[in-house]
Amino acid sequence: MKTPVTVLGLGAMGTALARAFAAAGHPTTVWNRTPGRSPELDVVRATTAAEAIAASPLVVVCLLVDDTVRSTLDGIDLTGKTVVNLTNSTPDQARGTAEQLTRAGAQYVDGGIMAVPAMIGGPGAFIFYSGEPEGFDKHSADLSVLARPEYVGADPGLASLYDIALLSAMYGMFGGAQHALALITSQDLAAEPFTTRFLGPWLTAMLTSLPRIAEDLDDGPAETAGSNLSMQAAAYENLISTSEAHDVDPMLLAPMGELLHRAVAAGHGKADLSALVSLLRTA
Ligand code: FVH
Repeated sequence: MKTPVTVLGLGAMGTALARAFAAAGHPTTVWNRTPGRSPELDVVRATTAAEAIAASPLVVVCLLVDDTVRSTLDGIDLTGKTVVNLTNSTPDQARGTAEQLTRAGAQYVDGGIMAVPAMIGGPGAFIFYSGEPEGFDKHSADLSVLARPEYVGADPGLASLYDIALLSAMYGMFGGAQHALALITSQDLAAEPFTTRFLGPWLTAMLTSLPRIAEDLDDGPAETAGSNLSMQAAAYENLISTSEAHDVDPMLLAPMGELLHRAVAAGHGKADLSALVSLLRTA
């Protein structure tokens, strides 16, 4: 028989997780604060979180925020349970929750889901895990029905750090794309053909330079024969002035311009974008 699984939380993501476990043949028990959510699921419904937890050795938690996880699980005996918490949290929150739930008897594994609900159970989705190695090893095959598991270390805060790093990159990318679309639509040009023909392919082409930037970062900043920061800082002024001339708020672009100028002032004018990373770190 497949491992019985409990899912706490039937929001958009919890529902997708419970559906994937049930579809893969895992006896699946669910609990949600508000009863009656996701009636289409073919699962067992518990009336309390404690009753749901008692049903399975593997407990997957996917609630809105960290506080909610701690209060929901507070006072429940977790002896013999592996608790996998896929609720978005900071690294410090994950470590605090790990401490609380380990005291209650659980083997604690934290997770960061790199997918939207529709991607769960399909190709392309992956989930970072960190925390108790034994708990993860015991259930990695069970968890693989959700998405490709990526275990990143015993520190329970690491999955969250990786998750937040990737989300930070995603918001930077979408922020840039939204600014580009504001410029285009400010001139009554259509967003869709611009995006399909130019914006997507341009971002994809630029992504190919990421490994080189990372290598420079690991090896120490080097002078570049290509796009040096002095050139980029000068050209960046045109990004800001064009935004202003087209009544587009440069609020998302301006901080990058300031950073480029700081880098040049600090003597990194001949370096490439990898030199900006150290300026962002405050310690
Ligand atoms: N949906 C997404 O695209 C992202 C993908 C990456 C991971 N995130 C994180 O997953 C967590 C859950 O997100 P969600 O999309 O399922 O969120 P909602 O649909 O809003 O459901 C929230 C669930 O949390 C329950 N809940 C809220 N407050 C409490 C509480 N005080 N006590 C107990 N449960 C609570 C809520 O229950 P109810 O409102 O139906 O009673 C839902 O089950 C989240 O960390 C994302 O950042 C999703």
